[in-house]
Amino acid sequence: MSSTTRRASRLSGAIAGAAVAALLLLSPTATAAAHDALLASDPAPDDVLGTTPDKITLTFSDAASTEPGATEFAAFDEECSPLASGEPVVDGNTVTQAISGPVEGAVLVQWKVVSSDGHPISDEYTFSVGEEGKVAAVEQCGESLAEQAEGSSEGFNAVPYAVGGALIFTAVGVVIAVAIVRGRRGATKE
Ligand SMILES: [Cu+2]
Repeated sequence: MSSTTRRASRLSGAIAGAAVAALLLLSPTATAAAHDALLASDPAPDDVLGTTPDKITLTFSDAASTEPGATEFAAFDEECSPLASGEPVVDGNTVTQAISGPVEGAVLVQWKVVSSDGHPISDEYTFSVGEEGKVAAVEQCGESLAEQAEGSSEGFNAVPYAVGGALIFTAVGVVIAVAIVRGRRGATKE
């Protein structure tokens, strides 16, 4: 086995190790299996509608919490203007948000509910009115919302994702660095 091959096998071992480390870091979210699931969205992701809908309805696999503040709902047009009108209404396993229109182009929908097991779940998607909108522009609204949520634990879970991502990158970086240092040491011995 040449030193290069050995180093390569060390590196692939390190990457596998980093993947395991990443999974371990993510294990708190592995309980997601117990969360309620989003069964349907109306409008659905990537729908292109002829007219602005007057509401957005999400259907979950179980009843969402009706505790004050448990449910958050936001909708933005391509200029990042908020479209949600009034508070989201939780009725059993459906959550409905009235929206103000008319709107042209992409609409970004962001939601958070507390699922029946007591854990918050959240996601986002886009649909369009008229013609397919500039989704990239709308995604920037999502970033600005995530920034707003940074100071708040009641945000759309953007912060845990960011922290988890940073931890994974750090873990992968450390493991690869260690592998490279070990590889160099091995090479100088030979
Ligand atoms: Cu859960």
